[in-house]
Amino acid sequence: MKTYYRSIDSIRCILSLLITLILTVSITNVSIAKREKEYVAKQIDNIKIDGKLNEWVNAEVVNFDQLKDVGVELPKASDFSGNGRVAWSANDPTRIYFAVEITDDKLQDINPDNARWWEDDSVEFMFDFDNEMVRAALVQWTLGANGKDHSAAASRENTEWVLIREGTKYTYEVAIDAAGPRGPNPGNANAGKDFKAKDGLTIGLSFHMNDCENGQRQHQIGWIAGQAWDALAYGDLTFDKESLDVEPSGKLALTWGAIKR
Ligand SMILES: [Ca+2]
Ligand SMILES: [Ca+2]
Ligand SMILES: [Ca+2]
Ligand SMILES: [Ca+2]
Repeated sequence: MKTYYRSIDSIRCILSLLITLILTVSITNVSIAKREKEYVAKQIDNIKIDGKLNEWVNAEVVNFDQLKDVGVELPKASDFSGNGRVAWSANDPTRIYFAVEITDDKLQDINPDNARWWEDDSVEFMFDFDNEMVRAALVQWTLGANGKDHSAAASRENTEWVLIREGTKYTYEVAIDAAGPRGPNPGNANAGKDFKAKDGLTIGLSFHMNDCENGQRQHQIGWIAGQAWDALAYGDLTFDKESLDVEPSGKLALTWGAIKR
């Protein structure tokens, strides 16, 4: 009888170990990276990359007010100010959408496409797709404020974007395709090639502006403080299934269920 109970006990013990193991595996399968800041990106279906941000009105806006590689103090708002938004769609899972609004008093564009891009006014989108948190995992897309230059991993094939300039105001609307062919200076060329956004997934993100004037880069400034290539100075970008879709009037689209309530 004792042997019988003992074997029941060991079966229980094995079962509970198995359950713990299954739970651990399923929890670690969901990305749970916890960097200091988090942006929860929601869905925009039917995005139109046209530089008009009407489909973005319900997205969280984060200011570019953290110094990165260059700059000793924050610039005056008229010299530089900026903000960004991020979204995605489950129907288009290899792409990440961005809206970035910049105010910059002087446009510097002194280098050709894909050369010393950090010394021309430009916005950089940098990713740690696999949460490896090391430099060798980071990938950079850079888009010139001239509305033309693709640099680093950015290419015409992997980036759909429109930049609208009205005086000192620049509006970027961008869709970055992690799976598309990388540009001529791709850095860690294979990182993120299998990326697919899905509800609950977290990756690392830094996005920021190279603000240049008088032949040099005066500030690098964005959402997260710390060096652009320091993988620990990134924020969590988490994809959430909630929809940001708006009706043409600009109101949130309501379902009949929500209206009845
Ligand atoms: Ca648009
Ligand atoms: Ca400036
Ligand atoms: Ca240039
Ligand atoms: Ca500038």
